[in-house]
Amino acid sequence: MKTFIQTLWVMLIASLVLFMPQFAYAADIQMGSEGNLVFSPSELTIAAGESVTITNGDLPPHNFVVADHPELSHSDLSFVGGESFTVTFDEPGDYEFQCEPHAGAGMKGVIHVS
Ligand SMILES: [Cu+2]
Repeated sequence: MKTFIQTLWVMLIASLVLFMPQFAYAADIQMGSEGNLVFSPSELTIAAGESVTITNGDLPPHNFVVADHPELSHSDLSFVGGESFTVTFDEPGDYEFQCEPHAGAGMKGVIHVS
């Protein structure tokens, strides 16, 4: 009986992994890392279908605006440190992004989706 229950658990976990690809985790980006007006990292590569979690750090407000992709952007300004949101990139390509208040200071980056 114990083995049967263990087998059920294994099947449950396996099915969660198989049928929830939209939660595929790829990477974290910090906004305003260590007191600088930067995204950290500012360049990264993920696979199509993977997600990036962007977390607010120092020197807010920040936002995350992807060039030519309003559906991937989070243009509402984040004022509170630790606030985060997750963006899933389903299509391959190079996605340039910036923080609108700080783009002039170089707060920009690019995500390569392979
Ligand atoms: Cu900013």
